[in-house]
Amino acid sequence: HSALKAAICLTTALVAAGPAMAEFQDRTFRVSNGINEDHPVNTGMKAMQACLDDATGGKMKMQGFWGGALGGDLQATQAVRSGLQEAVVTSSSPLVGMVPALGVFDLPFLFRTPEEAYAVMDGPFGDTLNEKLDEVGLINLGYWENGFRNMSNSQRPIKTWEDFEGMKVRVMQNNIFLDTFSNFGANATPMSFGEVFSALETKAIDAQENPYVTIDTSKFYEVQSYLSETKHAYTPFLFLFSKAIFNTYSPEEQQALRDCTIVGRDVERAAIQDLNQESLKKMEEAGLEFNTIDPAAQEEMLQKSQVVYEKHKDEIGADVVDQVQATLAEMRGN
Ligand code: TF8
Repeated sequence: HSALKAAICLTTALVAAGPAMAEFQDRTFRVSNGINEDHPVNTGMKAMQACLDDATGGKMKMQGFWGGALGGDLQATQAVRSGLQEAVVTSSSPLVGMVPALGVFDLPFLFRTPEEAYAVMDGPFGDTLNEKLDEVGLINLGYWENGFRNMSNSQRPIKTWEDFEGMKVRVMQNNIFLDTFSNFGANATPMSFGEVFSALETKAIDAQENPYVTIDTSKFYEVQSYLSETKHAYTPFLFLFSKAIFNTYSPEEQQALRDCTIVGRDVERAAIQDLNQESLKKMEEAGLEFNTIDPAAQEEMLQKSQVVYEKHKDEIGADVVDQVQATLAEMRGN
């Protein structure tokens, strides 16, 4: 009679779920990633999928593509924008051509802690940027984490900004990063992420900058000798959905997507925080020489970078820069 009991339970569940489930259709959507499958974004996507299974009775399925298999950040985002592809997890930095206000995240040394970044992104300021993304056909379902960016290179430890002199540094396709590193005396070269490994390997470039977990999972450390903890920027991942496709979904489907992206975000952020030091340790064990930057040298880098703030403020939007700085000042109790 346990089979009968199970059948009764199942029937009750189906009846209970019946009206809601009618709002969900079978949908499979593609999520493009530049990073590899062993990055915590995948951990977050698994949690997001479990949440979607619950919320939609298993009707909504995500299919992750990794290592730029569907194109680099910019290319994949264009495809999402034009409705050819459903979703992309991308850095904000290559998208400043579409939404200049996103450049705020590229300003050197803006955030000091992940908690500051979370509070700004998940609050009203993040919503302001989401509205601007919406205007160009992109629904930002949530700010996931890439993280604080640090330097790797094949030449020497970076301890002060002067150590950048003449170094060939790959930067993202973003003028704020380009100017930040040029201003330090580096030979900054914009390049898409997919080209970085081989450019480092062939010594076409000496250096790149990314969070530890990305340097680890994308294997850049295999062709680098030095790691320097500059924490010169915190850049987020945006979980972008095609507005053209999103608009064809029912309100219930849209809500499930929004809610579950936030569930995934929290799991992903926690996974990165867990993995950060582990990735660093692994890379040191692989033979990379590691150094931190002393606070005075860090402060000097920040001061030296003020010209970058001045130069880019208008193009980001003076109101946007003022808003984030006011929010941070308030949080810091200044
Ligand atoms: C970069 C970004 C990348 C990501 C990802 C690979 O350096 O930091 O980590 O945007 O798509 O290009």
